[in-house]
Amino acid sequence: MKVDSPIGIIDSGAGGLTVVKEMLHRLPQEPIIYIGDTARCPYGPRPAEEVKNFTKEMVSKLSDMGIKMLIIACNTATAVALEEIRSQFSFPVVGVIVPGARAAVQASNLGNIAVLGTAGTINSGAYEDAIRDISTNSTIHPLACPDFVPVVESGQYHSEYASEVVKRTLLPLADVSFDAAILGCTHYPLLQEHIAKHLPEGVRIISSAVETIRDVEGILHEKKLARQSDQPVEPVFYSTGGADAFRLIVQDWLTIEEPDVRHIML
Ligand code: I24
Ligand code: DGL
Repeated sequence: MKVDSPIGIIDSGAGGLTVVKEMLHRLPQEPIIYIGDTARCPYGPRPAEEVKNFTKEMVSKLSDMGIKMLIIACNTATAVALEEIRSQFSFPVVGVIVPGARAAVQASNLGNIAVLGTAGTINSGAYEDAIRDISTNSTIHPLACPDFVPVVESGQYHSEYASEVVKRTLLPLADVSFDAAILGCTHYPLLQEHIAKHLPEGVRIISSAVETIRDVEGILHEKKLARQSDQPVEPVFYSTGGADAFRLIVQDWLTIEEPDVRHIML
């Protein structure tokens, strides 16, 4: 039965586990197959064409495995590849950008919205396009934060050093007026406390990961793809890099003791 088929989730590496965490929280009964392209991570600094090709390779694998729906958890991949992938496959495809954009428009009273993301995401203009589609009178303040992903991946995201990097990176927003900020990258929820501290008080911070899962829930019901059982199922993870390093991150972040983590070649 199609309703019992897995939902595919792809990312450039381990950052998409922020999206998986929201899935396990809200939709624990849905089977998940995750592919993280850890061997070629990060995508943020890469040319759009390359990110598009890498993304298509992951989706082809998941399509062969027989998924009922695809979530592109990576903001950079969503920014450059969503439309093409949607046109090439018949299952529903959800990206992280439109859900985040919609929540930001709803949260903002001024209509002035800051967008934080990788160079690839910010250069693509995808958040601007999405916000303008929803609301014609928003003003958008995009800011590339190329140092945020390395800080998280160095494991120092709780540190004073991380706080300093966040503070310095957000300086260009100091004399800009806005009342909502989108965390437009898988890794940024891990820096959320530092980001909140260095943005003006009262700015609403939107996590694209959280908003995306709300959308997924809606689409599963609308398309009659929701699994009927309420038994939780363990996700399966594939990594294009070493499975052992990936397993450690899954254990730590998702607190799954013995996760099913396998190596995959694209
Ligand atoms: N966090 C991420 N990617 C990594 C990392 C990390 N190494 C330490 N931490 N490495 O993404 C990327 C490349 N690796 C991936 C594994 O296979 C080999 C190649 C962010 C994940 C956010 C959920 C820091 C770290 C951790 C445990 C949990 C969370 C976290 F070690 F940020
Ligand atoms: N997953 C990427 C994103 O959300 C961040 C890490 C990377 O640059 O690959 O944009």
